[in-house]
Amino acid sequence: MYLSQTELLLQKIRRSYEPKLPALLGDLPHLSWMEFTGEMTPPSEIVALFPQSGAQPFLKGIVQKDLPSLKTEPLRIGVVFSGGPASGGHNVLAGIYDALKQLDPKGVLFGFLNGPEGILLGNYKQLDGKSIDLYRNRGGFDLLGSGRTKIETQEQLDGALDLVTKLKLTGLIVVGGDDSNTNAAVLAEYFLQKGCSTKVVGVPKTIDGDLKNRYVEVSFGFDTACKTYAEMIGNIQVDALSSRKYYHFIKLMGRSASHIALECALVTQPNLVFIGEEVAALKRSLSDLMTEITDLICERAELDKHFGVIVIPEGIVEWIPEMATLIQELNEQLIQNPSLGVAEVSLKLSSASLHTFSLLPKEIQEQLLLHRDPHGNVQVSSIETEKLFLELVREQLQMREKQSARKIPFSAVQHFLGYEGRAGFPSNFDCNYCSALGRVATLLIARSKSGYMACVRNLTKPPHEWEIAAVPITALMQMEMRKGKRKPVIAKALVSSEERAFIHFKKIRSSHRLEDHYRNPGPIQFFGDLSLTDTLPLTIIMNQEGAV
Ligand code: FBP
Repeated sequence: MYLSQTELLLQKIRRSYEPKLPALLGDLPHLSWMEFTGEMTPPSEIVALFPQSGAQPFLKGIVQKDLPSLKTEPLRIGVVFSGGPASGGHNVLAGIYDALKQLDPKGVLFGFLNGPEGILLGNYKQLDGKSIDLYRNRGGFDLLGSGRTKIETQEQLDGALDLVTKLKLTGLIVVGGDDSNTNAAVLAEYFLQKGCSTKVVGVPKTIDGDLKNRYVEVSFGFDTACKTYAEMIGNIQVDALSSRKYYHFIKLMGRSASHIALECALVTQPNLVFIGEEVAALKRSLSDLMTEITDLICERAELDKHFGVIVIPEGIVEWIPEMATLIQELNEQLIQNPSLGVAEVSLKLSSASLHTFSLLPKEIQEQLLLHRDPHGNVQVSSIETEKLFLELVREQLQMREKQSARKIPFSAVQHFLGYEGRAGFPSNFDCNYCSALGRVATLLIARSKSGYMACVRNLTKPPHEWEIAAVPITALMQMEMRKGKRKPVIAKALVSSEERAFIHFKKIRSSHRLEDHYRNPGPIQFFGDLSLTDTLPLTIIMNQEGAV
């Protein structure tokens, strides 16, 4: 009883938090979009695929007091959450709702249920102030649910067109990552081609942090997820330092890019952290990585330290060159026949990939065959890389023990930090950022813009100084092979060897191997000094302002 009251009290207090907004958003009716030419232009192949929306200008939000106040019919907006949850999504909804009502109290907000599937099935609900208020500053996507269905066939596109027409939607807002925003651009173009007046706008979401560029400084959810993982890594490190008997192998979510691992590495300073992009650039094999971990354990054993913390980004399996080749060959086979088993795929692998495959434990082999998502991605979160690494290291240690006739104590614990980071109470940063993003998306629709992604920029400054902008989604696209075909997709932003955060990490990491410079940042803070409650991801600060 007492515990549940405590929980409700925190939720109540949290609900009453008023997100800090850019000053520009204080005057929505006078906010207009100024066109400018961005540095990023879509390749001609993309423009040809998006004849109506492919070559639009970039937009910057400005307040023009002399402009007559924006008059629109009451807005009718539909929102869909797409892909994995990320903290802050409910504030995007609240931001849309608040803006839409501010522009005209007769405006209506619909939420499609369980992701894009809700659009295809006509499964939606109208959201009122009461339901929105209950979810303000709360994590998860549970008010609407989410999903990974992709709207791509002619029938699906026509189904979406019928529904938005039937609902008389002024706009459809897609809250999603790279694949979902690609889908938003496809819908925007289709609606324009069909003469449908519904505008489609995207909002950048993904804990992975790989939807970013010159205009989108970070995707929402990244901050809360990293802070959640950093708290847990920090706790595990203090435990390791206290009990001094376990090696902790921690796999961190992040399907492809290692932004989460880099952020957590800088914040918590574990003994060893792999960055997938670096592994690929240096063409490091699985065996190289195992040797590095085994060396670390042996060197620490010399110092009488039989404990440590090793962080592995979940996407690493696709960055290790021989694993990447193996996965590609498996993908090619699974496109033809998704139900193939270990024995059948083995028959068709190249000899190099067969060798790699045969070195993997049976359960990892099976996990590599698990279903692909509708966008063709391997489900890396289902592959127990932390277990694979732990087992292979154990084998190497046993070999070294035999060779040296010396015992190396090794007890290890495996962890996967993933889903627990996607739905927690959003940090103040994610609350503020998402409330602004929702308003910006609404304003794009109110001013009849389609095929754009909402942007809020200048994020290292206090929220009232944040700028608002919009980038044509096609400007973020390139052609890539998906499910065996060349497709237009938003390019994933990877950890770059030139970014300041990574350069700084490379400078400091060697000193973390043997000395324990663990940092324990503690939980996300909601109360107290702004320097505690309103912090940004370290990587964003470093990359924009230089090393801290
Ligand atoms: P989004 O890019 O859709 O936001 O999802 C990212 C992610 O959380 C990855 O980090 C992870 O690999 C994947 O989703 C897990 O997917 P699922 O929720 O389908 O298990």
